[in-house]
Amino acid sequence: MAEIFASRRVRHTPFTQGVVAAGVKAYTVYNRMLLPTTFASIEEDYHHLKSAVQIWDVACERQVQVKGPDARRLIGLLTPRDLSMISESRCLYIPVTDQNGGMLNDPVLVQAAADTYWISIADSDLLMWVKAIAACNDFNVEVCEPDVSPLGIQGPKSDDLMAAVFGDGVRALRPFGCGRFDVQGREMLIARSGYSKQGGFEIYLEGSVHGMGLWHILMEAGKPFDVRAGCPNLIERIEGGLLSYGNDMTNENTVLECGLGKFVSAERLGECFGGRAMREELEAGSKQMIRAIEIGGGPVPVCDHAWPVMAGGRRVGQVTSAAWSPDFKTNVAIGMVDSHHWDAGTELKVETPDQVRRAAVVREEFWG
Ligand code: THG
Repeated sequence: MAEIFASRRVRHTPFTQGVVAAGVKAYTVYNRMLLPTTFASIEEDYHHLKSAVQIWDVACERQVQVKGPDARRLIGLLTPRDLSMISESRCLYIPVTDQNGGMLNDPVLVQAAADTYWISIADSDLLMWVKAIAACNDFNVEVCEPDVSPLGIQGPKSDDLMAAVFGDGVRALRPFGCGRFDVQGREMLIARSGYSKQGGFEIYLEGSVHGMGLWHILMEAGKPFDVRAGCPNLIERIEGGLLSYGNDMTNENTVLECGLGKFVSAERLGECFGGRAMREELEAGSKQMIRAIEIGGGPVPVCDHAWPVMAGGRRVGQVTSAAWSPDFKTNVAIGMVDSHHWDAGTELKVETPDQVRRAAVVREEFWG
């Protein structure tokens, strides 16, 4: 493939200079911003992520900032998740639903200050939805995209690297815990979170001009831990069952179909967009749901469109993410499967571009 030509629309990030110096091989575009996808190779990056520590330019996880006296009220409309746990020391993964219960985004919600929230978005234009809700309700809030860029530190040695830079205090953070920590006299919001199952942190860099300074500090401190530039890894995130908005789900899918029912609080359905639709689906049962699927044969080609899932000659679903897993020695995949075929062990066929392959619903949980 040819190169991506950056511009004001396809935005570079505060860390792009470091990513380029580290030898990035491929990017995707996410929230109209560059997101690296490959450094050495997807498989080499995978092994390194699972054994050492990587620094990820995930600035494309843009923030929708909601600030003001009505901020909490507005955010309550966006999601069916119980928000009582959100605080300045705890962030939350929240499905964001429209009036039909359809997924609009699946961000991480961060409380940056008493009256300020950051919605750390996946790849869809959530800013406009939030601005419209603010405008239509005459809420006393300001909605904008601030100059805040997450940097991921992921991998089993991420605690050691983070402690070397920010002090041992970071080790005490619980999953989704957050706090403010100092580096060279500058305070940064840090959370124990991120788009891998290998453990790690996210630093919310405030002020793009400080990006490369932070990058160099981490790269230098990480030398004893074999630090490398990395990025969300296709294989590892499928093993871990981390969903990719736009790939594994779209606005056509409900939050329940996405297997995110544990983030739907029955008590909140009267207060959020799509509550009635969700209640109806809970009563009637979902028609289809996300499943972990194992696909037979050798390594599958790149999954860049939905692959039909068949049973008894009928289409009963689709695979939307798939990759060969070196650790599990099978093709791991994420797909949406009809209710009659979603039980663990159900035999399926998947029409991959090169051949029709045997496949099976693996289990309710994913691999990693
Ligand atoms: N971090 C931040 N922003 C993000 C992402 C992130 N924005 C875009 C994208 N990732 C949003 N999607 C996800 C998907 C999954 C998770 C986080 C963001 C996630 N899920 C955990 C899991 O499935 O095991 C835990 C969910 C929970 O139990 O609360 O972490 O990565 N800042």
